[in-house]
Amino acid sequence: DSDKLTEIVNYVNANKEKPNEDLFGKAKGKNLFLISLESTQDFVVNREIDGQEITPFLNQLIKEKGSYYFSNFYHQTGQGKTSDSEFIVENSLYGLPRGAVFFSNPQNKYQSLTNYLKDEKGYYTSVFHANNKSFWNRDVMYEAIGYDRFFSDLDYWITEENSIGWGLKDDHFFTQSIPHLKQLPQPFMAKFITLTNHFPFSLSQQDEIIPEWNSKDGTVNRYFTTVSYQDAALRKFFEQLKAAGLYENSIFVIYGDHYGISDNHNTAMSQFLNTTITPYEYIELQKVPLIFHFPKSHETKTITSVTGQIDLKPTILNLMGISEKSDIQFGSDLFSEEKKDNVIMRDGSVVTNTYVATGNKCYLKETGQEIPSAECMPLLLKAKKELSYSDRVIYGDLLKFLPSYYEGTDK
Ligand code: GP9
Ligand code: MN
Repeated sequence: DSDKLTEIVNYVNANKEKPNEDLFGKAKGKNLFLISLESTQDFVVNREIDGQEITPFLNQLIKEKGSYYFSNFYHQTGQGKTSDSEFIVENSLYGLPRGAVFFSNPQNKYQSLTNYLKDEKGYYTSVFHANNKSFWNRDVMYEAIGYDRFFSDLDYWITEENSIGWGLKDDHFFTQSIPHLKQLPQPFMAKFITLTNHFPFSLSQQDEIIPEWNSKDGTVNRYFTTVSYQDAALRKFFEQLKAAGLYENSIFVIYGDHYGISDNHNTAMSQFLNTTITPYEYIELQKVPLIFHFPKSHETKTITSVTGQIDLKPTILNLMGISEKSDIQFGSDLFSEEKKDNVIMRDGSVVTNTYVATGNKCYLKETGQEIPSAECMPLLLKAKKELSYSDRVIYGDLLKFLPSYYEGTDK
């Protein structure tokens, strides 16, 4: 096991980027809200449909003081969809090449963000999601991630009137979460996973803020209605948090979990974006929103450099004033001054500030111009290696050997 570890630890250490020192502990002792927006892609942000903003709340939040918006932030999920995004964000490891790690490896040892917050800072850790506990094997995997409390469908009043599609409507989900939140010991970590903006994007007409779009593709047409419904639910949640006195002493990390519109819908998407969906455009559509919001802070910033979900754990650890122990993380602090632009997707595609590499094609990131594939080869090879290291960590449950490895007893 130590042989397996040496190669991986060396790789991770050689690629390490120093976290931002000025931001170390900036959010120390504050409540942490992680808000995972179901199927929310970045192309809806700051975009209008027939003269109406699709996400007016997110657009406004991005402009507020204390907000950092990452406009080239990519999801890195595979077949495990929401559960993969949870896994990546918690562990700074990749999901698996097939299936969901939530199902295949829930008994492993994980040095999750949640476990760090609990063990090092005494946080109370919770997750809110109004679905059946066992969906995605969450009830089992959440033990390993370390949540103190999972508020699931059993903790919500769910009726026919307040449900649609997959379950409780986001507006009711957030509203009913407030009393639960008020009872949590502070400081807490609270992760929210929304549901209404899930395929097939059903919404009753009375809940529509913007009307369905008018292409021949019903899925794409409805997507805008559920995205904007979710946006309005989030706006109300912020108001309720302010009224409950839970806003000022908290920080917020809001992100999209994965794409909502698959490549089956390229025709309607190319109509909407007014461009052909080439492999390059398809990768660009894998951007999801990411907003860090620090109440009472004064700076407002949009960060255009390429980043991914794998970077969230190290970023939050640094903000919370937690230094990384012996750990294997494939991401790095988003605010690091040394931050490299290199996002690896689960299918092996790579995006940097200069290139988009996917399949055997290579493009210039800025223009989408195709260039000889050889230029992207080093990126693709590095990605393949990194993904296989991450897979080995998971398949071999290698994190459990780390402590003794570092103590030298297993070297
Ligand atoms: C289900 C929700 C949706 O609880 O998280 O899962 P998804 O299909 O998006 O992975
Ligand atoms: Mn999802």
